[in-house]
Amino acid sequence: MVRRMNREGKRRKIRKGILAGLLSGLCLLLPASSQEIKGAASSYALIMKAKGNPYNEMTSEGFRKVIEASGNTCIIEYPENSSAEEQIAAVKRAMSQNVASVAVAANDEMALGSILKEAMEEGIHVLTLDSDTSFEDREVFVNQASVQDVGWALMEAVLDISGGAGQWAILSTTSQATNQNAWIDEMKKIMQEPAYDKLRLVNIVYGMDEYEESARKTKELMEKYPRLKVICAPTVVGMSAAAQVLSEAEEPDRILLTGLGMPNELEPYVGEVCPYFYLWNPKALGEMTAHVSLDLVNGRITGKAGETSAAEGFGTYAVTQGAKGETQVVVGSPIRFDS
Ligand code: RAM
Repeated sequence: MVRRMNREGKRRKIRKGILAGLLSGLCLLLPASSQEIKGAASSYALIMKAKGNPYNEMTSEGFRKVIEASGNTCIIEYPENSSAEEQIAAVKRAMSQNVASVAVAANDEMALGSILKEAMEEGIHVLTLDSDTSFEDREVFVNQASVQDVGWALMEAVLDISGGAGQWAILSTTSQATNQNAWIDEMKKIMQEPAYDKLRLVNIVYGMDEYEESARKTKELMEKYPRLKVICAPTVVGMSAAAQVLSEAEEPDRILLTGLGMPNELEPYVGEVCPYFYLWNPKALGEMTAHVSLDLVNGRITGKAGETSAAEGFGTYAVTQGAKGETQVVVGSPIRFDS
């Protein structure tokens, strides 16, 4: 069965190769902006982490805008929950719909590996956004902001908001989320520096990127650590749940909050339980993911460090190498939101 699929995959790859060759010949005759519009329309898939997350919806909006403007169609999937299983099923559906590329915000660094490799063997271009997989399981990662910048921004905020000393905790999403773990590892690394000597990270809890569970975990932290000073939530769902719970507490300013949140959701809490927080532009993340998908499919990049291409609204972007050797396109930097 597997062998038959692989053989069919290779045939598809050859057919796609011939078609791509003919199209690239044609592309040479056309100005860059009309290349995608005049070519045969293809489908571009985007698989987000889970439904019910406004961040995911904004990212998808950006993706859809660029893909549709290029004359192509897109398939956007939101799994019911932040699990790898549902994302694997979504990749399989995309493969059966003959998509040109699949972009995944990975819920698990390793678990998606074999299905993504299978998709690439079939000639489908594979990339990640927001949260990466293992490097060999995709061609490139579209990263909202460098891991170092995010880790640094969050750690500085914890130091500042705590007054330089005391207990703090992290409210994350799932224990397998690559982006969350990369930011947490970076914060732990920064914390080794003498300036952070008086801070104590007492716990890391996981709210599953679900509102109710994140609220429950926040309450647990409040009860378990009466001397807790700061909660840092690098998740938009965790941030809004924690902000609500902390603002309803008997002493609302006992524990302060920072992290990565949506400005529209956190507006009522800024300057109160949440002195300030960070994010980037989720829509730009989706737009750039669409540009990178189109560039991979049209052969303008292959995902190797050093390559460059032009994306409308972004100028020239570059594929670079991250700290762990991952190839990535970094979209921007964390933006600080305060009152
Ligand atoms: C969450 C998701 C996403 C993360 C943002 C900041 O809702 O986990 O992956 O990048 O927040």
